[in-house]
Amino acid sequence: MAALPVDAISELSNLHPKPEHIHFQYGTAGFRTLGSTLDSVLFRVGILAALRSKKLDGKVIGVMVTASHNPEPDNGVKLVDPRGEMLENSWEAHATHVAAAPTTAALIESLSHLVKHAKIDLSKPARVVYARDTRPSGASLVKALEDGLKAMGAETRDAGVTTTPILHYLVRCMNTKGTKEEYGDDSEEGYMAKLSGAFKKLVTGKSALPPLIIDCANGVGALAATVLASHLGETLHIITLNDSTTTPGALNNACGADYVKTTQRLPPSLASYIQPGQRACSLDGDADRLMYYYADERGVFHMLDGDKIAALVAAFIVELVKGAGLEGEINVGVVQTAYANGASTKYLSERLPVKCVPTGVKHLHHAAEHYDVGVYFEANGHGTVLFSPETQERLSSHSPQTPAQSTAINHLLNLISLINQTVGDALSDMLLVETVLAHKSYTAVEWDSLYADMPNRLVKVVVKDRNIFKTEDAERRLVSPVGLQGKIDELVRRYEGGRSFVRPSGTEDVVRVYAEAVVKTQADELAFRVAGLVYDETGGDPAKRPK
Ligand code: G16
Repeated sequence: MAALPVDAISELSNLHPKPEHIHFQYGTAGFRTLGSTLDSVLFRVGILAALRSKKLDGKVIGVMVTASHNPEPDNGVKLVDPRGEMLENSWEAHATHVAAAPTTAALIESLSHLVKHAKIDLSKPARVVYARDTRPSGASLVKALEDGLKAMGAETRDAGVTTTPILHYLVRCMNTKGTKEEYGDDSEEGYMAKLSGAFKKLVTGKSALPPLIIDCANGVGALAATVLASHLGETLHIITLNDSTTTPGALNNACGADYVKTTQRLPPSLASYIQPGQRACSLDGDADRLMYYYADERGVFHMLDGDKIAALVAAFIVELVKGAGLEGEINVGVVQTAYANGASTKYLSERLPVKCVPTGVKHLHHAAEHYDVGVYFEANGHGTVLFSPETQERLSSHSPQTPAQSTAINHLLNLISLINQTVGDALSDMLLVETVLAHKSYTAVEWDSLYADMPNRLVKVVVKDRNIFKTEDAERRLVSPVGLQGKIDELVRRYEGGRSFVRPSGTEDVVRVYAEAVVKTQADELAFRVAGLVYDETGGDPAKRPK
């Protein structure tokens, strides 16, 4: 019976001591906080990844070092399970526990407990692939991770600097190589060839769309978009902007998908490039979120967020399923979160089953798996479309009755190759949107007119302790602090079309407040009044109260 390599772990752990007084928690997107504090966490995640792999009989586990949309000094790390999906829920608590051990001795104890509790056979091999985004703290954090992997004697592959969705893709490819579920060639080139090949087939015979501007958030998406552009050639003319991946402080600064979504503005750096009617999009710092937008004839900015992407894509897939003669046999459903604009939920629910789940890709992903074709998008631009294994099988074996049915089936099969089935990818989603626009001959304006967004406002509140905020009903209602929801309800009733909810962020030390109303100024006012209630509840400094 193999044992934990206690000596190797102890020796290396002493090089990566846990800072005192910091409580690390595996949240919505793994561990995420100031990069300079994460050294011990990365070391321990290396050990955890190896243990997770051993637990799963040597399957490849992924580790991504990124803080995505967060500011440049932040960093983070998350584990990816063998099919390229987020880490299984029960292991999130294990990860938090292992990261919390104050000393090397406590770490060994915590790991021994995990091995026993999770019944891990330590004689199994450990295989781990890892990557990082372009953050300056990434290189040294990867070294700490490598020490953890080394302590466990894991077999490793360094995928270098790449996007989060590419890392997820690699994990799935490496685990399915040589099986009948083979997902693709396990390289960035292989991924881009797969996406661009499918895109070219999907848009064959369609008129070329005008050039598309991509704001790369000065992050790793810039590198991936450049590779993708070379694969696409003439098929789609891409103009990449904000691609300064080595300029200090540039990452996600006044650009990127989160900036666009939260400020509802065009990144200032794009202003001189955008012509009226021209569509553009923004990626986030690790290229797994996508926001589209355009400026109208009067130069007014219009945002096409994750909800608009869901509406566009879901309608297109429903049409193809009908066209393939499979209506009633393949059901298409949509998954959203409480942040989905009320108008989008109304539009989609009138056409399809729609489910609301808590924030976090893992929740959406799991819910989407319950449909034959599950379309999931968070309003912030995270999302993808999942085709169940049975649906993929059915499409491959279906005998079309007419040439039109055959075309629709081929389109659906190509969509399966185009869309990342492991996690949302901004670049794959971008090609998906471009496919639909080409098929429908839509401009950004026509796409936007599917429905009109309810005016809304998102506000961050810095509080003493966000952990006192607890929610229910897919985060639409607060259960703690007791009594606060009642006060929010009372406020909401005073606004026409009012809706508001409060939830603690899983990636930043803040509480988020969302509000909607039929008039923009009212949505703003409601958001700030609810933010004020939240602030008062936690006894903050009156001078810093949101207004
Ligand atoms: C992460 C999660 C998303 C979530 C976002 C914001 O995104 O993967 O599912 O919507 O954080 O979460 P919160 O409101 O809890 O801070 P990313 O792009 O930062 O990895």
